[in-house]
Amino acid sequence: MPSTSRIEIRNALASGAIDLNGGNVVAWQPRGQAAVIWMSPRPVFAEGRAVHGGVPIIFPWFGAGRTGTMSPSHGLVRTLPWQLQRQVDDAEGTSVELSLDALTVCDPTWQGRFRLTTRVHFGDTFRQELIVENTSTQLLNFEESSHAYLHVSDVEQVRIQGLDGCAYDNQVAGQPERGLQVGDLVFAAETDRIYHCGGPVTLHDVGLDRSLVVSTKETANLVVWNPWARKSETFADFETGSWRSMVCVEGSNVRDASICLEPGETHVMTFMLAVGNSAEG
Ligand code: TA6
Repeated sequence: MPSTSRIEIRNALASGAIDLNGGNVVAWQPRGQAAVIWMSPRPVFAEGRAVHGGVPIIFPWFGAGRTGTMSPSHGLVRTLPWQLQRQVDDAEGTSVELSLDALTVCDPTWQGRFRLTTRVHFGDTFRQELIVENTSTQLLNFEESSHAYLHVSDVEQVRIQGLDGCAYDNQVAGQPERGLQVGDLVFAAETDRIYHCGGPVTLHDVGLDRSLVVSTKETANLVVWNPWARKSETFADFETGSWRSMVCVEGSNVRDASICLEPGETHVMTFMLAVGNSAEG
């Protein structure tokens, strides 16, 4: 179903799109390259609905939050309507700024008042900033993530370099809760890990003959996720085999790395992508 709130981007270096619903970057494709951002084949773009795909903004809690009881999954803002503040074209590409003005959440499980801004740059490289301002008189404690869905040729044919020696929390049920990465990360089963490092990492994709560098600023965690066949069957917006063509690499501050802001303080998290021409890149 097409979105009625979509901003389409086309410049000399790339094309892309943002859905104002959730401020989700639903596409980025540098000129001459296959799509970099992945979108599920049957998304429903509507206020209040989350999609699997794009770069959803996760805030103020990740998954079910630090208590494991928070709802909805992945926070409040990925299904809210964001406002377009400005769109500027220059020689480097197109920059778009969206905001969610002074939202107050007063729930028994989470309380806070904040202003969120996202600045997204679409050029031959990609950049998403999430700017969080504490507009309350209380401490603001939150988790956040740029939950990027990346398009790959076949998840079983890619490897992620740059995590060697990094500790991780394992979110796959029935597996040890903690681990230490040895060598490159390859995929042979459901994978759902919160790494205790912020990159950079390089995703080598032989099938697309390219490498993708994922880098961040002000992030303590990279989350890496692929649901594999069985779990993806529970997602209404996936089709059989869709899971093969995606992997999430998410710049994040979650769990013990959640952020605390004093009243009036601001935090900026940055997530960046750059494509190299060879799989060895
Ligand atoms: O970032 C990984 C993760 O938290 C997984 O545990 C998985 O559930 C995924 O995000 C998608 O979550 P969603 O609420 O969009 O189905």
